[in-house]
Amino acid sequence: MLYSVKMRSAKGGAHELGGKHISGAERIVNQEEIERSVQAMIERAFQHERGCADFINLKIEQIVPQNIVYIRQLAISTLAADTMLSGRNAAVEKLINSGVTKAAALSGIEQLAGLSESMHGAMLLSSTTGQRLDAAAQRGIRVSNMDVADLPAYRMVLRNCGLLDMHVREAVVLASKVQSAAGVIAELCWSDDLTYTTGYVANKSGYYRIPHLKLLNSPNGGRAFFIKPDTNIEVLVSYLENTPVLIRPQEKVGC
Ligand code: WAQ
Ligand code: MG
Ligand code: MG
Ligand code: MG
Repeated sequence: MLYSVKMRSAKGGAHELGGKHISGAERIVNQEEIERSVQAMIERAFQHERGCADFINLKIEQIVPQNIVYIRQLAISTLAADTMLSGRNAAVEKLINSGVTKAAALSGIEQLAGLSESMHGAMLLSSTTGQRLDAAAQRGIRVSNMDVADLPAYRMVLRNCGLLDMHVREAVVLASKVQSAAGVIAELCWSDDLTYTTGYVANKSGYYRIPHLKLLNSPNGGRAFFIKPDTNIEVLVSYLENTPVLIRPQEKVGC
């Protein structure tokens, strides 16, 4: 039996009482792996660079096996960019290659860069106009219920690429689930973690890392999913939030 294990932590009290979000994590694991993953999550909440949590919420839930969807991991590659400006130009170009209009791509960059406070989830943007299509405001759409099907194999894929950072590990899983959704064309992301400046664009054919999508020590970060304007938003959001997805690691990747 597989279990979903989720953690969210905050400082200054619980999120719902106004505490500042520190970190979140989730895994889908076998029963015997639950304790170890919970331990790692708690450590992370106490040692995050955003601060030391004083509130931690843990949820452990059995998953109905028939509900699990298996998908392929996106292949990883890295685009060249040595400044934020060239990084953002590379992102726009990759978004346009993915089928996003130039106006929508530029608008996506502008909307992420304009966030004065981190959102909880992602914005859904029209791939033609760049207009916001979800009604989730500052909360955004939170992708959840995903993990890798084979963690040791996935670790090996990342290690072979010299990618050992937790950010990459989680982002490739999230991006793979997002691109497996009908209606999604591309994703643009950079972290809100102060020192993590590498972001990415993902589309149906890959995960493209882009060094320098923001400046060092900037708390700005976010995610935008570009979707076809005729997409059924309710169906899409339900898939992203609720459908348990396990990602099969891809051995043959660039990086
Ligand atoms: N679902 C939707 N949006 C999310 C989620 C989620 N589960 N988690 C985070 N976000 C949004 C939210 O607005 C955050 O403020 C923003 O994304 C950034 O989240 O290959 O670590 O967890 O080296 O800070 C990219 C790795 C790492 C690039 C991105 O994002 C690479 C990262 P963070
Ligand atoms: Mg985080
Ligand atoms: Mg994260
Ligand atoms: Mg973060």
